[in-house]
Amino acid sequence: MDWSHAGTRLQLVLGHLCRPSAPAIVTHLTSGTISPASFHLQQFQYTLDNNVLSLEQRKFYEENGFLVVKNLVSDDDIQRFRNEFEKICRKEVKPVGLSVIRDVTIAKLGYEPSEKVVLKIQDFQENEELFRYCTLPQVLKYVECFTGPNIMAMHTMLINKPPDSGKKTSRHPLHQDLHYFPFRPSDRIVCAWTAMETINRNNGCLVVLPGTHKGTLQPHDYPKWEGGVNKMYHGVQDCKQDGTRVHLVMEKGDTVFFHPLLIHGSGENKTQGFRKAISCHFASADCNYIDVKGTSQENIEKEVVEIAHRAFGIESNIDFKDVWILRARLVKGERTNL
Ligand SMILES: O=C(O)CCC(=O)C(=O)O
Repeated sequence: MDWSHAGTRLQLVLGHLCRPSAPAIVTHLTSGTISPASFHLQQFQYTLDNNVLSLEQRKFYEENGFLVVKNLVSDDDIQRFRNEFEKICRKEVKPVGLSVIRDVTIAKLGYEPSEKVVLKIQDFQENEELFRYCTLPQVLKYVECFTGPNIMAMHTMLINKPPDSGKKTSRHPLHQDLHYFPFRPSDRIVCAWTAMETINRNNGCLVVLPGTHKGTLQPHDYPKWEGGVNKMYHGVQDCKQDGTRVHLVMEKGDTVFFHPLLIHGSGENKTQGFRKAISCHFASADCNYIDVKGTSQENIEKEVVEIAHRAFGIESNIDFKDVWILRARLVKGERTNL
C-alpha cells in the first residue's frame, strides 16, 4: 500500500469525521413486486422486506448468497470512473486518503507511474469522483435490501487486474470478505461489485461458491502459491473445492451483490488488457465493532495495524477498529455505531 500521504490523510479523515453527516440519498422504492401475504417473512434471514427485490430475487440471494443485477451502472458513469482512475495512476490527481497497490510481480520491476503498474486502488472515500459510485441511487436501492436504511460505505476498491505475468499472481484466492471486517452482524453487510467492461473466464471473472454464506468464518492465510501472492490476498485455508463453483460472466455495468461470508475469488487474467471492476462494501450503520482478539482474524488485524503504525507512527496508537472508523462514510440515513 502507498501510505505516503498518510499524514495528510489522517488530518483529512479526522476532519471528515467531524463534519456533519453526508447528505442523505433519497431512494424511491419500486412497489408491487411481491405481495407480503404470499410468503412468510420469517423464512428470510439475509434480505429485508422493502419491496425492491422480487420474491424470486430474494429467494435466490437467501439460497446462494449473491445476486447479479444486469446493466445497473451506466456507460457514462463507468467512463468517469475509468478517467479518474487513469488520472490517479498518472499522478495527475492528489491521492488523498487512497492506497495505490501494485501487483507483486510488477512492483519489483518499478515502472513509471501508469495504469500498467497498479493492481488496485483502495479507500477512495475522499475522492468525490470515484466515491460517486457508492452514492449512485440505483446501487443504494439494492444495498438497502441487505443493510436496511442507514448505510455506511466501509471499503472501496477499483481493481485493475493486470495481464498475468505467467506466475498466476493475477489470481485472487478463494476467501470470505468478513475475514477483513471487525464489525457485525454479517448479514447486514453486502458488497456491490460492478464490471467496468465484459468480464469472463479469459480476463479473470469472479468465481463464487453458492450457499457458502450460510457457513461460518473460516481461518484465512496467504496461500502457498509458487509464484507468490499479492499483499493481503489471504485465502481460506484448506478450502475444499468440491462444491459447485459458479463463474460470474458479466457485461459492463452489471453488478453483483454478495454476502461477506460467501467464498469467492477471481481467476487469472489471460488477456493483455487490464480487467477493471469497481466495488464497495456497505454495512448497516447499526452494525457494531467487535474485538477480534483470540479469533481467526488476529492475523489480518496484525497486518493492518502494522501498516497503520508505519503510516501514522506507532505513537498514534491506532488500532484495527480506528482504521475502519477512518474509512467509513455515511451514504444514506443516519450514522449510528460505525
Ligand atoms: O475483482 C477481483 O478480482 C476480486 C475482488 C475480491 O474478491 C476482493 O477484493 O475481495
